[in-house]
Amino acid sequence: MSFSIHPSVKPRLFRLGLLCVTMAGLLSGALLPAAEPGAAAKAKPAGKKIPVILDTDIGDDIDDTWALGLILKSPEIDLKLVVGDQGKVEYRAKLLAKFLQNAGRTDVAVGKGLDVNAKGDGGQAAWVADYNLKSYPGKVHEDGVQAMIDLIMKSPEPVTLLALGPVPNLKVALEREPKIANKVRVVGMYGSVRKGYENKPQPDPEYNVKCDVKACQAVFNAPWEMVITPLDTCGLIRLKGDKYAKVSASKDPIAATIIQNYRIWLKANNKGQDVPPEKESSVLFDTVAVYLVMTQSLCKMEDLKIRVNDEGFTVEDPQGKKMSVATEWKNLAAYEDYLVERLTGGK
Ligand SMILES: [Ca+2]
Repeated sequence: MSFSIHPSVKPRLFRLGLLCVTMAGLLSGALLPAAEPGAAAKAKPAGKKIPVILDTDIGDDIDDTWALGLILKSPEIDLKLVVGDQGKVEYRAKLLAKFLQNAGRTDVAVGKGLDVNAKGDGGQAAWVADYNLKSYPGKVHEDGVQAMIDLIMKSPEPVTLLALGPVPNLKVALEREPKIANKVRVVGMYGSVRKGYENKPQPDPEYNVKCDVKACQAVFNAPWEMVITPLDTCGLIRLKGDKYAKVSASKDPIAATIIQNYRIWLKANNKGQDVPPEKESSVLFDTVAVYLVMTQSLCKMEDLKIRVNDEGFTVEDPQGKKMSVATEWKNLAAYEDYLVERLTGGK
């Protein structure tokens, strides 16, 4: 890929080529047990839905858009509120609102994040160019951070905070109301523990961490329960071949919205020029965090003590915060099947 891309997605995109090769090797099956199509998608936890607040940098890399689609296609999740994080306030709020409206889910409130760090818009701007946030039939909170705090504090049960980007919102939420940490489980896409981008054996300072290291340190130091997918697992997810084709051909409105956005994003990253028909997804990091909200059966989970150092690495350290970390896949192919079935199937 030689096209010009937004700085915020460079760390991921620059590694796409090598990751393709890596994935081809993994998917050849030598390292993995056979896929069990359908088994994971049918394994739904019994009982009540899981109340979830989504905090996302949707609109930079495209994987947040895929993740939002997976959330909306997952009946286990009771999505209460979505909030844009890492600046670009109006742009992210419009993307969230229009996606929810297209999906018929205007029962979900949209919150504007803090106007910090990033400004302007990004690769999906064309999709919301004519969208008026005031036309959203649901609730739009001008102060999304406060809406998050209020929802958590008023909730009769613990809330899952699904975090898919840099976390300046969450740092400020903790400062305003530290008691939220007692009522929240954080599930997020963070870090790089034993593997880096491209599945390479050296960890990297992962994008969500290094964009705002101080905010990430605040979140990792708070006394809430945490579950994370680092690059070790989420960095391996790319739909190719028949799996990608099934999503791209799907008539499901949520799958179609994802693919429409993916094509707009690819074109924007190619300086507005049309690109050849895409044959595969980009790396779908954030979808794995959505999966971990519901079940963790396809991943090897380890309780590790993790510290965010000042360079943005997530290092194992006896003084670090104990959290549950998805360090390896038990069955990567089965997860890809799960993702495809969820995005293209009925609820
Ligand atoms: Ca993200």
